Parts: sequence; C-alpha cells; structure tokens
Amino acid sequence: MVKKKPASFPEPIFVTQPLLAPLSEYLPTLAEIWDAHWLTNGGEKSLALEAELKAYLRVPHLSVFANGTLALLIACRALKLTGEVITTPFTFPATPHSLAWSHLTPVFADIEPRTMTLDPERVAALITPRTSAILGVHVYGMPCHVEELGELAERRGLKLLYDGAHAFGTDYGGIPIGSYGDATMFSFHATKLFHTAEGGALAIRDIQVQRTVDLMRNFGIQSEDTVSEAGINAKMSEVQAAIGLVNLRFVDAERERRSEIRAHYRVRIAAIPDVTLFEIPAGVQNSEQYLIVRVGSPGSPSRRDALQSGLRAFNIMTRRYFYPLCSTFPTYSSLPSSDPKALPVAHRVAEEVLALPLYGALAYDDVEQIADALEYVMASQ
Ligand code: T4K
Repeated sequence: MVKKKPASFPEPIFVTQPLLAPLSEYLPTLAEIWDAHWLTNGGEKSLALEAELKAYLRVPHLSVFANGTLALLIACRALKLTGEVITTPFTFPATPHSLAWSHLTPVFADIEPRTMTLDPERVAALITPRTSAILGVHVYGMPCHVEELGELAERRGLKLLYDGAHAFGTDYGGIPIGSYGDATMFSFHATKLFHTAEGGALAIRDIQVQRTVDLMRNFGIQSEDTVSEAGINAKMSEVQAAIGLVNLRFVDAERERRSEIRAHYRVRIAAIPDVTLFEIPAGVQNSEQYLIVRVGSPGSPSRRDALQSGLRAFNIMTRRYFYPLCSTFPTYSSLPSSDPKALPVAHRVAEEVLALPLYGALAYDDVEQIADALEYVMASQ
C-alpha cells in the first residue's frame, strides 16, 4: 500500500557535505602560516601533516600531494609501470585516467559481486607478458581481496598499486589498509571523510620509492644545482595542510556520527523491498565514506534510475557512484577488455548502485525523512 506522500526538503540535501569544524578552530593554525610567510614547497604544516597521517594510518612511509589524482600519476611513474595495468572498470574516472596519462593501457577485469572490487580470478586470467601491475580500488572503503592479489602479484612479478581514495582509516582484520601493496593512494578531496579541501597522499612500502616520489612531486629538484627526475608540481600547500591538521582532530567523531546515521538507515532500509544496504563485513573498520544501496532484484531490470529521479523531486540529491562504467567511456570502449560480455558483474552492479546522503551534520530527522521518501518512491513505481 502506498503511504501518504512525505514532505520535500526546502533546500537540496546533497550526497555529502564536507567536514568543517568551527572557523575559530582553523584560525590559530592559519595565523601561524601568515606569521611565517611560508605558503608551500614542503613547509612546516605539510611536514607536520605527513608525520601525523603516517602515525594515524599506521603506514611505513607517507607523502602528501595537491590531490589524489596527481598522487596516482606519480605512483605509476615512480613504480616504473609499463605496458598494461589490470584494473577495475567500477571506479571514478581518475583511476583509469591516471594510467592513460602515464601512457599505460588499462585492462579492465570484472569485479566480484560481494565486495564490488577486482575479482582475483579474472585478474589472473588477464595477465600477459605486457602486464606490469595491478591497480585495485578499495571502492567505498571496501578492501580489495588483498591477500589473493598480493600473492598473485608476487608470484607473477607484478607491482601492486591501490586506489584507496575512499578508504581513509579502513582496517582489514586490524591491519591498516595502506600497508598492503607497493603503494596506496588516499584522496583528501572535500567530499572525503578526511579532507584538506583538495589533497591526497601516497602510503608507500619502500623508502627508495618514497624518495623518488618526493622528488617527482617537486619538479625533480634535488638541489639548486641538480634536477634528477622529470618531475611535476604536485605539492600540497600550507593552507591545505593546515585544514588537514585541524580536521584530523575531528575525523574520529565524524566517522562515529556517520556510523550512527548508518545504523538509522539500516533499520529503515531493511523494510523496503528491492533496496539493499551495501554492508562492509565484520572485521573491517568502515571508512564511512559512502552509504550505498543496491536497487533491484535478480533477473529483473533495476529501478535505480527511477528511484533517483523520484528522490530528486523531494530535493534529495543522490549519486550513481559509479555509473557509467569507465570501460564504456569513448577513450576506453574499443579496448578488448572493455567488451561488456567480459564484465557482466560490473555492468549489473553499475545499474543498481545509488549513494544516499551520508555526512555527520545530517540530522536523524533528515534520515527519517529521506527513508520516508525512499519508501514512498519505491512503493509508487
Ligand atoms: N579514485 C577514486 C576511486 C575516486 O573516487 C576519486 C575521487 C579519485 C580517485 C581522485 O581523487 P582526487 O584527485 O579527487 O583527490 C567527487 C569528487 O570531486 C572526487 O574527488 C571523488 N573521487 C568523487 C567520487 O566525487 P563529483 O563529480 O561527484 O563531485 P561533485 O562536485 O558533484 O560533488 C558531490 C557532492 O558533494 C555535491 O553534490 C555536493 C557536495 N559537495 C561538493 C563539494 C566539492 C559539497 O557539499 N561541498 C563541496 O565543496 O566528484
């Protein structure tokens, strides 16, 4: 039975809202930057943020960047990747684009339906003599099959790189996510649980690789006399780092609050037919980056798009992260690995996923109102 139509929100409710502490919390740190007249190029704040993040994320080595995409680009170069890199089509465009910008060929492998991350068996089947690496994505903070991929990369002599843009603070069986593989990228974009407005980091296993990475993010400048790498400008500024230093003090409370909001959603979503909450399994610390539902039931077309436009009428702005699949973009669609027949799980998943609003400032009443609208739209279709 269709219930009474719920109220619309007077203002749009977005899929996320950046964590922002009261302005007064940022001012003392910003004042120090003003006093020092030091704005970028490896200043005190960015060094302090690197040290704090290294401890927080419990990783061997860590370097910060202007954004996550530049961090990925530099990782590809510092790890000397060549030829083909096996990756997932179910991700944000930055993942395969970082390969394309590095003159590498992305080879798309299908995902595994439970985790929505790379299926290690599909990866193994795509390895050729031209393959130099695997680039896994911990999508929504869900860990890839890190043990299987690690074992496969080692056995086949491949580099293993992770895009952990969504995985800030994710732990897998108590092991920090950034300690797997040769390097892991974290994004600190405004839309991320932890952010520096724009920004990113690389967690790196090998100190020699970190030395190369650090040179590459500053034009390859070693000294006033020596430029030893064809580097680029990928430095984090002092203002970005200052925002990060403050946000780091608030990030645990933000994650806790998001986790409570998830619990509210969970109860309501469980009662809505054909809508399933994507759950991170027990034993994994959730990064609480996104609240994802899958819309549909096996064997029938997904009603996701109708749900999204139905919710928009209530001023609820959901996002279809990650539709369309990267393998369907004109740049990649003619690659042999982009054949939809080889990517059935990714195609189905991309038709079903929807990100609902999740951020610490969301009131429980708002969650109830969103759930009412969700229930109403699904029942009305
Ligand atoms: N790999 C993966 C798997 C990624 O997801 C990403 C980025 C990357 C790599 C690259 O990392 P970075 O180079 O960005 O560090 C957003 C973000 O811009 C992007 O960083 C993120 N993934 C992606 C999943 O989401 P859009 O195109 O959805 O952004 P936009 O502007 O539509 O923002 C989404 C919503 O957030 C808005 O509807 C409202 C809210 N919002 C956004 C901003 C920027 C705010 O409330 N305030 C804000 O300042 O890409």
